[in-house]
Amino acid sequence: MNQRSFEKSCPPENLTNLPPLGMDADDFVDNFRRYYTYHLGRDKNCRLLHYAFRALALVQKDRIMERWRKTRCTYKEQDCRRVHYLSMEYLMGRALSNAMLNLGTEEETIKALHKLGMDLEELESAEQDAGLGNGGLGRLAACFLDSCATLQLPVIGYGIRYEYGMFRQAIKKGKQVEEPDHWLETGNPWELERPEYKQRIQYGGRSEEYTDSNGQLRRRWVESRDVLAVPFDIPIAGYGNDTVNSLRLWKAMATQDFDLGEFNAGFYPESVAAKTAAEHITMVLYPNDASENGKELRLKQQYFLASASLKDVLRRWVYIHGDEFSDFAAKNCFQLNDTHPSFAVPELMRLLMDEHGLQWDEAWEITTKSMAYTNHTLLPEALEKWPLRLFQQWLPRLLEIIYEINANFLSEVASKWPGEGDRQQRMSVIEEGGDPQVRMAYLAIIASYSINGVAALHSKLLVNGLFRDFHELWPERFNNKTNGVTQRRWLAACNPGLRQLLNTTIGQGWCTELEQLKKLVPYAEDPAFREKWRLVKHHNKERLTELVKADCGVTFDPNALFEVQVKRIHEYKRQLLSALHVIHLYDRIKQGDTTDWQPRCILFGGKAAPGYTMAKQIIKLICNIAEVVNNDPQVGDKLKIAFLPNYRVSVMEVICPGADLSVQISTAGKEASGTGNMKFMMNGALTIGTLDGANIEILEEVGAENFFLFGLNAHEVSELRSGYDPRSTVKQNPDLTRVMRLLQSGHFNQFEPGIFDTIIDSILSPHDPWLVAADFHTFVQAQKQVAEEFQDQQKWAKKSILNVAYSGKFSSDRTIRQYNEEIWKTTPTTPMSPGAIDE
Ligand code: 26Q
Repeated sequence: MNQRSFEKSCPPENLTNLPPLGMDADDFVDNFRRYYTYHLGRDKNCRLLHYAFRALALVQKDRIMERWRKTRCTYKEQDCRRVHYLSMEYLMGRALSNAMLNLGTEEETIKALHKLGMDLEELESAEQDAGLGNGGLGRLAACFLDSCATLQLPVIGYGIRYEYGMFRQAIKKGKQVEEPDHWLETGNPWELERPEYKQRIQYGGRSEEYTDSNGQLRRRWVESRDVLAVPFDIPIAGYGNDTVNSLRLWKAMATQDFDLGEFNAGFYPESVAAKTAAEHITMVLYPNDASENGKELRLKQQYFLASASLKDVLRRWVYIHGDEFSDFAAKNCFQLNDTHPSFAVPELMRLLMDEHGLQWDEAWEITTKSMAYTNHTLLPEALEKWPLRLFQQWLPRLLEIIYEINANFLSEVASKWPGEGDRQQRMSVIEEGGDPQVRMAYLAIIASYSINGVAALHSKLLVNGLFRDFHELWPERFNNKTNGVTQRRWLAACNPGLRQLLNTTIGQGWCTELEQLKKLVPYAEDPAFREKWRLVKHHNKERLTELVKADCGVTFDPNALFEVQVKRIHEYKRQLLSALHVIHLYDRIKQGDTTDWQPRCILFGGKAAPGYTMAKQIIKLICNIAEVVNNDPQVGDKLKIAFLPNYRVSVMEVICPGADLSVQISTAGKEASGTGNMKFMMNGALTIGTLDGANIEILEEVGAENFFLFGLNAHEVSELRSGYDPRSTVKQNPDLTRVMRLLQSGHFNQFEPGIFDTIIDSILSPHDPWLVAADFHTFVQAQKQVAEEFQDQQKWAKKSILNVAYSGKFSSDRTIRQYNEEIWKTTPTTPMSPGAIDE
């Protein structure tokens, strides 16, 4: 892009003299037609929904633009303390309905579309999900942005603009097949490219010492191969206010060096290839939700995010404050969404020292006062490590800095615990061995003034387990921030029926203060209200039934109990335990044990990491069981099973309002929090769950009589590990014996001999870390109770109402208030009348 500026210092004033945009239906109609006709160049013969969606999105975006600018100018003029949320993932889903809800344009838009003869739901369905994340961690980031804007906090999200998001999952012959998600193919109407704020990111080369003009010895990174980072901004509108925050996503582009260098030297193809390599950095999201160790491209992505974002923040800082950094940590905070952006630690040190001339101690003081780290996993094997040699090769200067951070840190450890060499080795950022590794979590901990887990149990287990030594050293740094989800998307937008019923019953306050849902409690006793509640749920079950029919070809009956387990496929989440229970139900039907039978429709959904063989086999098993069960005339309507392909944000918006029972059955002590559990609760599903993650807090809020608890607790899980004998567990339980026999007999894989052998072996192995067999019995009991209680629809409605009534704690507004009060300490800031200068 041509980067020339206006000849005079400022662009002419009248460039932006515009009357405010109209906000009623006729204005929208007029605007829509202009976009459709002139900007998009379509006419009445165009049959593609997509263009109508784009026109409508642009109409909404126009209404966002002025507030967006005002918000940026206000933050700048007030020079307020800011938070920079650094995350490799943002699972935003669709933006249109959310934008309309938060802007308050929904009603007029529906009128406008009516005049144009179009249906809003249809247009909404034409939007591609922005699937720039794997699961919980990425969706959490998206919920947080919504809450920050609604609370008017000066928080900016930084991430990567992946060309290809989370893969699309097709199910062929019961097997997962991955297909690329080229979500940008038809353009993204919400994004705004900002080439004027591009940054240069260095890779490779070497570090050298030199003497600067003041005679100071300094270090610099030379002979690097550079890549450009170009920002694309996405507006994040707050609910019912004028705040529009930004999500800034970086795209990698080749520098002009490529053109000047090899092109002219006659290496044309080589040069184009090098260009492509540079642009590959932001090409694709890694689809693993546990760290995939040692992948060079992933390392480059992580550094790309950290470096580009920090440089952007420092650019803005220097523009206002020059090279005076004494106030930097008072005005800036970086929240690291897991260790994925933790290259920010050595990178901030490098930028402050090598590019802005600070001394080590000054730079370290700033770094440790501005970094905060959130952990999202309890699985030790998922803690991120990088081979030293990759650092050596691609980030040589960072490695020097990491060595020095570690040396300083270990001397602190040595002075606190003299002579404890093994402790030093345990706590070292460098894990020694044949292929030494950098432990990213330790790096993040050492540099952060706050370290948090994402649910009470998780935070407790972190300080007693994985991070015990560090907690002993710095107890004051550790804290808990129980996750939450935004009720704007996960109730108001996705469940219009319930929204309406809530508004007419308790008013609209819950949309910004979810605790107000407690006002529902007395209505739980009211038979007339229960009946309205039941009708809303029934309608939502009909919607879900249509989805299941369309995407799985399976016919659900909205009068049956709808049980749902949707989440990434992982052994620790124990979809396998559900599968065994399904086999047990099937077996009961086959035995004729069906007195007082409660018909059930069971829905599964979720993606397996492409290289996770066991997870893929679990999908195959569920699909095969579904095939047998759904086609058995003896089963009929008593039991239906479906595996929904390509589970994603936009389908969860149909699933959670239609669920009766939410399945949250991870092995206790393994699920950091879970957030799907909260979405289901908010939409009136009851939970069947273990004492794990945020389930524990859900149970605390809603009370044991409104929750189906079963299974070993975290303590019992770790106790049982050594003496675990699943074969005898199976022997002692006739139901489980029959289930295992059915599985082993090949009943579900008649023409595919042996394909489930590894699954069977894992259940029977005394080393099964997930203790599937151990929790089978209590799970079946709890499920029996579910079936019984569902038969009393009055009682069930009451419990469902109470689940919603007590879900107030699980708003991400509450979570973000706590982050702000205890970690970020920024001030809510209302956008003021237009300022003069941007950014
Ligand atoms: C790391 C390195 C290389 C490649 C991939 C990764 C990687 C990517 C994503 C590692 C982990 C993730 C995602 C983790 C995640 O989603 N964790 C979930 O976070 C939720 C929000 O806090 C919790 O509710 C869930 O319990 C937790 O599993």
